[in-house]
Amino acid sequence: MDPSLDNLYATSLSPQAIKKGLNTRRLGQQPIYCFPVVESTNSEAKRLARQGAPEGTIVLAESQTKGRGRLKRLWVSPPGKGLYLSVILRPPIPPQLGPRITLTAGVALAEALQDTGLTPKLKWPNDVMLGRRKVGGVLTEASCSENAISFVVVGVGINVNTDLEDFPTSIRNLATSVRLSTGKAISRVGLLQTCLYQLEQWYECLCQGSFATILESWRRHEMTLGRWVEVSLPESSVAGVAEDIDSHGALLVRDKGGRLHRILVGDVVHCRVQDRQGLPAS
Ligand code: BT5
Repeated sequence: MDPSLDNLYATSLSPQAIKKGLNTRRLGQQPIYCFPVVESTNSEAKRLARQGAPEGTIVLAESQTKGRGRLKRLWVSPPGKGLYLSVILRPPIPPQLGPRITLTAGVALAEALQDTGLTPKLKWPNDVMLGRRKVGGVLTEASCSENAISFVVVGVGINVNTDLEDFPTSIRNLATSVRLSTGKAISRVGLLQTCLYQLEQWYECLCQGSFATILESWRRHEMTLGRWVEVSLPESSVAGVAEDIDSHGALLVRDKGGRLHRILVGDVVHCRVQDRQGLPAS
């Protein structure tokens, strides 16, 4: 790869560069905070949201020292190579429909990455995959009162121009980047603009109550349904066929005994595609 392109695409993210040509009405039209390094953009965004930052405010960092995944896991954030951002939203939906937001963000990311010529797949609930490797993830954190969401921070991590050596050995076999998959470095600003545009389109769909349309698109991109899965839950685990997603975004898993489990939070390991009887194919 031409080293001058490397420099071009490694240049730092700035609010001016991002706003120039950004084709959104709300997301990114509010303040954009770009930090060289933070512990976690989600933590910064939550702090700003508590202070009243408007919907559409964005927090970005070139690197994170404690980038978070779900369940206190770490999101590896090598400097200057990926997108690590958090978007403040104030959705007019009841708290129990909050899980819909993660699926909505997943659809937006899949559509944005598709524009780079890739075929990303969504693994329930929050993984964006290229083949069997993870290229991105979503971490949604909400602050709710009894019957309303005060704010939601949608955190997005995407490995854009990341090289294999940038990942610690512990995830080298699990992770990939756009560059590793296409062989080409791409502009992080361009991809960010597309992500914000897609996120806004799908978020509007969510706010209008059209979750069925979002689910339809999620199904087009998904790689979980119809598979034998093992799901780790906070205190136990479930194994069975991932049958469907319900209208809240929960995963429905039917175990060997025929019992249907409704799972809102969990980690999925895909095992095998099913044979027609719904038993694991050998
Ligand atoms: C996620 O969690 O996938 C959500 C990731 C969200 C990260 C963004 S970055 C901006 C914002 N600010 C934050 O602090 N977080 C958000 P989870 O499903 O729990 O996946 C975490 C697991 O993915 C880890 O345990 C690793 O196995 C793997 N992993 C960590 N870093 C990775 C990376 N850069 N690429 C691929 N896989 C990674």
